[in-house]
Amino acid sequence: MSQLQGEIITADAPSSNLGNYEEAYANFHWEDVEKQFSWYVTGKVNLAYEAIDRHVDAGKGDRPALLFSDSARNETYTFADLQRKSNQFANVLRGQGISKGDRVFVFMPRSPELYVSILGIIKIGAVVGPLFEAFMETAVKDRLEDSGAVALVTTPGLLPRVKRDELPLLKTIFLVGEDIETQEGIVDYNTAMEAASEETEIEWVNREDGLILHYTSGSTGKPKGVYHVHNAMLQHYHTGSVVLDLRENDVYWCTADPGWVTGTSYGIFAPWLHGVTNVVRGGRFSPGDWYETLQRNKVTVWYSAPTAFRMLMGAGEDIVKQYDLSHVRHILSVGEPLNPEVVRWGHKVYGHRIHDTWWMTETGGQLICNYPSMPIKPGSMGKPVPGIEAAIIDDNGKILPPNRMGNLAVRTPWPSMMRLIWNNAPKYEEYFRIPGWYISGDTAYMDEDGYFWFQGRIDDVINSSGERIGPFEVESKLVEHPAVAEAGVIGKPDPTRGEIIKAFISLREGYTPSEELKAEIARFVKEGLSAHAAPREIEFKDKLPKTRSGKIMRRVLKAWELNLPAGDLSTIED
Ligand code: 6R9
Repeated sequence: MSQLQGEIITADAPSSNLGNYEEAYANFHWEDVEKQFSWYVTGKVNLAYEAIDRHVDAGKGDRPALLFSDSARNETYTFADLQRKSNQFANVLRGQGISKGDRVFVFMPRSPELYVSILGIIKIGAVVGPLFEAFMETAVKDRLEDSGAVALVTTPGLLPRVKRDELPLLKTIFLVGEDIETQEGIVDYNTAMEAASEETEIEWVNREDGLILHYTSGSTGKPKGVYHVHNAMLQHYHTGSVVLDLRENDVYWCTADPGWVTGTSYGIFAPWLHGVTNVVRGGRFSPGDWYETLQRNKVTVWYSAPTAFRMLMGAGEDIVKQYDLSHVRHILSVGEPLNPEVVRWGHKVYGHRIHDTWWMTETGGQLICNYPSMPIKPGSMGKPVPGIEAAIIDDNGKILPPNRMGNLAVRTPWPSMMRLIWNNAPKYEEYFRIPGWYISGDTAYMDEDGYFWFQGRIDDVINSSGERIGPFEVESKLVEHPAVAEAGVIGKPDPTRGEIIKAFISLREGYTPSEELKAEIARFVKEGLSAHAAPREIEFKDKLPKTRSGKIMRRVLKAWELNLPAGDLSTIED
């Protein structure tokens, strides 16, 4: 721990929206954020209005809102275009008898129609349920069934994965594609859109009315429907300003799919609430393609994930030099621990620090972050967002002193805090079992300077011979070895030590598995971190199991190891 704490990379941009962190934190009031919105006075709330229509009303309708590209399409939509199209889809939904509070799911690859659909659903006060396009039959059915979804927007290619005969509540399917054969319950999206008026009555809702239902996996059981309300826009707007540092003419790219909370909170809501141009790139990851996307769109603010940054690091420095990335001003990361090695590499190669941000589906928005005006300690998640109180507490709710590992907890409430787990009140209450606190399920410690350091999920922390070991520290060290592309570390039960550390490793191009290499890698950790942190067992794998958002699924590694069922795999990559 102390070894990592010493390193500091000083601030990129002293003149950011946030300014001095300590001052901003001390003087913060949520009411100042609320006053940015007209509903503070009028009481008329709808997030889609604030994200799109408000900018048109302010004379900014011609500004590009969405720059979409994939291998087949390259299209620009202004705020006025999105206003018209989302109005049309709102009317299409109403034409099918869908109304406020209904759950309407979207299940398709990234496309302009996906974004228009989400906005249209919100405009009528219905609740959006985003699904990853990679979900197979059971995953789709579980979510539609649990939520009682009445409608779904999807494509002909994905339709076979929707078990309509087992979903009696699912009345309407909108199909986005060419030559759609309509039948009972199937609506041709494009034809319906053409026939619909470009004007609509926005459904003004209460700030505590439903906005979005994101299903996410826990360590046990079926996926949980995490329910957020329109009030969350306060957090999206606030963090869009102080964390993403969005400014008037920014071109912003969040690489996440809306099937994941990052792809909605920060791939839709935060940028559009700020009226900035939002880049969406469909298709699969490739380093050349991503750098080309940054270059072509002149991206200024870029939000991605450690897994992507590690792959870009794996692709090397030479390819970076082939592109003009000079417009990039601010880089951020979320989803899993951001290895110090990656922060150092990014700083050297991109000339910018990568700013780690910590939050969860359940928290709806960023909570602990690194800011452009604050020194970064590589490996730390940063400090609480102004307006947020975070602490490390023990199982009885006692706040622990600096450098003690415990539960990462957040003082309740905050604007984007989940308001329900759909159909599962006991699950919801587990998070709030200690009065006044939200218990994240992550373990961390806070250092003397108030920086938070991620240690693991509660259930991932390894205890070997009485030493508590965070798998992240070991994994971070492992990926610093030149042969290691990615690493996942678990505690393997051991009769004498309680647990030993076992590492699953995928190798970089040009390295072949061997016993010598295993010994060398183990020695590297032993020498670079500590003896008790060195893996006693190493297994090479071509690929590690990962969620669609790039998290290495340690629970799957553990199940492999122990010959146990791997549990719910609906969020696995492929
Ligand atoms: C936004 C998102 C939440 C879990 C969270 C934690 C891990 C997220 C992290 C991080 C270390 C970070 N996580 N950000 N771990 N450093 N900066 O990722 O939501 O998919 O619900 O995952 O991801 O374990 O509890 P979600």
